[in-house]
Amino acid sequence: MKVYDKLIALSQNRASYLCLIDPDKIDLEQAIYTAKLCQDNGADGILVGSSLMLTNNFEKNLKAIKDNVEIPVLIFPGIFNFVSRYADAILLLSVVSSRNPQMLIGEQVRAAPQIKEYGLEAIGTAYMLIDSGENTSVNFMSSSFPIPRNKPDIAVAHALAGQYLGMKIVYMDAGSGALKPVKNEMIKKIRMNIDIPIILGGGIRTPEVAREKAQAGADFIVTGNILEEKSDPQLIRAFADAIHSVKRND
Ligand code: 1GP
Repeated sequence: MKVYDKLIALSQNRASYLCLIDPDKIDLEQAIYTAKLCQDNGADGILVGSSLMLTNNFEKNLKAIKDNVEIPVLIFPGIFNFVSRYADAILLLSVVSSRNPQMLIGEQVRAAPQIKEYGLEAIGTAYMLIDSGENTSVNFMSSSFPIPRNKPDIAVAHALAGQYLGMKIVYMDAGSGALKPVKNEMIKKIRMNIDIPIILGGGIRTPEVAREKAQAGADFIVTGNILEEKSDPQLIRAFADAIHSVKRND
């Protein structure tokens, strides 16, 4: 079964939880430990990525993670050589909120032949940066303006464009470590207007906020930073339980 189909099947019953591991900030042992911790405490999948790599640990850590967990491991690309055979799939992002051609299509063209060579499943993703009250790494690194946080209509138009272009998932990101996560009102409005799943991340620091965002309509909630600060099994379990408590089709 394709990873995308697995994710769709999961999200039809309840909201799902994805843990983001930044391979730049950890060694091999920590990568394996964190990935197992996420799996054992209810995560539905693992994203591996960073906006920038200062070390050469990406592929090494990715392989170690994939070898040690059974839940899907997906590459969450940044601006570095991010394609690898050691993943179950790649979220092939086009930064639809950007007007920088390199982020819209340039990086994807660079990556495509290698994705084909590896037979890697590519999940076309409409990636939208949403303003979080301060500049984030991803805004700076992608030379992009985020969508204003109080303009849900602009966000809806971008998400719809992604869907009509054939992209399979919308990723709404306030950016790693964002001061303020994406507003519920914006999530609700996008949910009402598109049919494809929504991944939501950036600045989610408590299980309560994660639940709120899932209730607003996000199908997948991502946490990254908070797990780097506290790799606490109880906290991961609390995130998973809060997110999983949001059922679909009720
Ligand atoms: C960042 O959406 C992810 O791209 C996760 O954000 O690190 O703030 O949880 P955090």
